[in-house]
Amino acid sequence: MAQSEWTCSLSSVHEWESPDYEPSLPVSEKSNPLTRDIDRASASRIVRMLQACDAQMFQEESGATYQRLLSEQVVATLMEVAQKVEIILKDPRDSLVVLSGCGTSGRLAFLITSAFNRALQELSQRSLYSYIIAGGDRALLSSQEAPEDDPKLGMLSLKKVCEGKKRVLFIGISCGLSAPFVAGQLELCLQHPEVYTPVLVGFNPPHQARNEPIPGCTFTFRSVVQRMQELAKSHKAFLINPAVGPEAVSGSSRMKGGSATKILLEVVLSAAHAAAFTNTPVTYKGILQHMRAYEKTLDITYAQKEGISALLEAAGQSLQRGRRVCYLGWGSLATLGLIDASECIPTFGADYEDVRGFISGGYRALNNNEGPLGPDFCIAHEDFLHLVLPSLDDRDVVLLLYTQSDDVSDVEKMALRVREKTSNLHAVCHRVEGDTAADDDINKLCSSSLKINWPPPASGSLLHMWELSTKLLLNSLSTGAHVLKGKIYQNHMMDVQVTNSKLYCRATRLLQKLSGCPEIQCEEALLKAVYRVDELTVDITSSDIITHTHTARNRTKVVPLALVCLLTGCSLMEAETHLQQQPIVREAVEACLA
Ligand code: F1P
Repeated sequence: MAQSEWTCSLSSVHEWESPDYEPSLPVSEKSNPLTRDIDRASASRIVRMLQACDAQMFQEESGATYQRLLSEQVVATLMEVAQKVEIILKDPRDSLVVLSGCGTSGRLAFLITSAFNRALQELSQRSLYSYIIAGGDRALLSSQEAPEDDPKLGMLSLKKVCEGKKRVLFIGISCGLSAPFVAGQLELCLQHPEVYTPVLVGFNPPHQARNEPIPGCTFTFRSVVQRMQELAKSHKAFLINPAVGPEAVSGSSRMKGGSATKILLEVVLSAAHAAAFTNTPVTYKGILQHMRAYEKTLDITYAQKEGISALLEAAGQSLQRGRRVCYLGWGSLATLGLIDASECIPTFGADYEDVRGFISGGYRALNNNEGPLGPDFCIAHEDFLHLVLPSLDDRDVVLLLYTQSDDVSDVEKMALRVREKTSNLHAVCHRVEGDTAADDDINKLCSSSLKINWPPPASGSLLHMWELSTKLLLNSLSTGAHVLKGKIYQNHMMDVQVTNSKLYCRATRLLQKLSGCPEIQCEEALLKAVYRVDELTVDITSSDIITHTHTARNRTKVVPLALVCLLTGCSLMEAETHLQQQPIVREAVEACLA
């Protein structure tokens, strides 16, 4: 790399930390200087950018602006929370550890509680962990963003899960310190300190927590955080909120936000299990070492840059041709496939069929609270064989996700079936260094296979590392493929769904940034696009955000339409025609800006 390019990339790595950088935005909503022109990058450059963004998670604290993942205070809090869990593990009577969140945060709550309940089961212990996701189990596989705005629903669901419990450690996850659903749950904990100890996980400093009024409530997310800060002084509440830097696609907290959630909570729960069951006390050094093992996971994963770029290119081509990408997975890697695929719909305005995930064993293997979720959510490999495979051809990408511990003969069987329809078959397989898995036949069937060889980790479970690695890889693949499809403008998702208050505010801000028009005019344009009217009625202007976001559920291209209207002064109908002629949102926007 040329000296000037290196200097420039070094400064842009830290640029977001300056107090002058997008000062009105919390870290989780800022745009990342590293990805400013991701929309024009090649597949391999996209992967390099995503690697640099992910690496920001582990950067050391510089100056006093932001706490980071490895900051002393963060590690110390992780130790304290781990010790709380340890106490419960040693005497689990009438106790529960609850992990709760919205969207990706709730999906990770599910993934993590499943893994640690399994660990307890292997020790012949009762389940101790419960998950809550706003909108219920359907939200594991689809976006149910309206319930995220409902603090009462959050409280009710927490009360229900904790019925009869005398001691609850509640871990609320909201990457942006913003979801009213989680704020409501934390408020409930603060009202009943005799039962609940609240822990908050998120990735903004407390003063950046959301402070918009929540309809029908006297508290805001920020006021709840402030009360927790007070209680934290006497160790009755805990805040785990390092900054991990802005997301590669602005606000897409499924990426680093989700990864950091997984890392932090696995570190806490693993330390607690080791303390309770193998007499290994929770130590500062142990926690730090475990975090470093995750950092190494990033290195091992991105060492496969070329393979990942090739996959991204193949997936991008499929999507550009209006074809599909299917993840066929085994075990918890399949769950990560289901999650990544489901997130493409709200994140990129993708169709349900564009990217889909399937899990060997279907709902039995997923083992979610509510069991099978009906015909709209078919997730088993058999469903893939019946519903999807018959229509596949060489333009469709199928990706196998497995580890050496999975049933390799079953993987081969699926590979053979897929090859009858498409040669565009790829595989990602994790295995321990030196292992000679009998999967050569699978390799021969695949047009590319990414074999990731892992040294035994210095700390932590290999499966957790494989999961994180798979998450990074799939997030890169689906994000990159949609970038190549032209869904991103600079590093903003233009066609964001406006289905909850956070997304409504983000959409208005984006319109301001791109049109240069005042906020009031942008909000008006947004509402016109939501209600599909050229003039706003009093009925519309007097309605609240909940009504707006509810109406927006059935709308597409809301933000692009509003932007075209703002930039050209045309009517909605003209804007619709314009976007029909130029379906690549990035190019449509550029044409207007020019
Ligand atoms: C929760 C969340 C995100 C999702 C979208 C809407 O955010 O559902 O997971 O990608 O941005 O919000 P948070 O509460 O974890 O910040």
